[in-house]
Amino acid sequence: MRDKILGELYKNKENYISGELLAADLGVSRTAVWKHINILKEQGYNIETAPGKGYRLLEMEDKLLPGEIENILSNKVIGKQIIYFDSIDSTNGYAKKKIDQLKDGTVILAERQTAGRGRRGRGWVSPEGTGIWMSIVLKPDIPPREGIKMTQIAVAAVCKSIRELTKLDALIKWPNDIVINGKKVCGILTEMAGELNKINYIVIGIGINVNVKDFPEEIKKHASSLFIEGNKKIDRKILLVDILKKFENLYGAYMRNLNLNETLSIVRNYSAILGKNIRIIQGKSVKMAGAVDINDDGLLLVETENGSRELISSGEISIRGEKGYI
Ligand code: BT5
Repeated sequence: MRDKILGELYKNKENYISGELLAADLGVSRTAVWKHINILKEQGYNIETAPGKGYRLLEMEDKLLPGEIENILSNKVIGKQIIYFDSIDSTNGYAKKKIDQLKDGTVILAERQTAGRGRRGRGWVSPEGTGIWMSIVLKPDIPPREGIKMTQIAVAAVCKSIRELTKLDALIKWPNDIVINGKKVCGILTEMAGELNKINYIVIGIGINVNVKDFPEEIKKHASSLFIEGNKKIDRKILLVDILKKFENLYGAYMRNLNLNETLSIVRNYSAILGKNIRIIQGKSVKMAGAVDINDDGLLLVETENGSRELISSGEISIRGEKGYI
């Protein structure tokens, strides 16, 4: 019912619609309408009430309000349930803490993170209202070794959405980064838990610098945002909904027969590293190699300096350019 009321307010955006008319159209009492309107206001909708005129929905702050997203998202699994925070330490942290209560496909969103996390205990800068900081919870019945493919599905969905909506030349730096003009605009942190042959859960943390205008000194050289690269503010809601739709499609295609083809064609097509000379850091080991292909399992095939070929399943990659490795 609340969605329907919201729908009507949207149709009449900026104009008044009387409580009486809303109640009659939707077949409920005026008190019920009033109660739902109050809840919508609590959720952050900017609804004005004027005696004798009714209700009207006014332009809202740029927030990723779950009600609005659910309204335009028609997914069956991903984002069916959205949990939203103005501020939280880390959406991945929250997902892991509450994992037993969260359904497959739940999305956790925050306007800002106070302790956003990268890989290996690193941090993720997540300023208020300018990025998409979210976690997608998955509970698929697949063997643990398949988990690595989820990062590829996420990175493919995000990269394709950014390319389509902004026309920017976003590329995937395997395994978990998206770069534009060599600078990182998105990072992904996949965390999972399971037993020998069964995954209990996967939490895919996605951080996208959408309208971030400035970065702290220590990451300025390597970080950028869609706003900085395209010189244009992006509607976070539209980008978010598109990503969740693409994610659902790619994930669905994969789950039907455990075949990653659709995702792979995106990650190969828009790879920032295939055909390039790269440096791979894995813990204390550093290797120089040529990036040859991404195999059907989403692993990176490289050719090392002595001509031998190797499959890489994780690591930090930098690309050799004119000015050394970036
Ligand atoms: C990542 O780690 O790239 C994974 C980032 C995942 C963030 C999301 S946001 C929602 C969810 N909840 C979380 O708590 N996390 C996830 P990694 O490859 O380790 O890169 C981290 C490094 O990138 C840092 O050490 C910095 O050098 C740099 N960095 C930090 N914040 C950045 C930003 N906003 N943009 C670009 N680079 C950043």
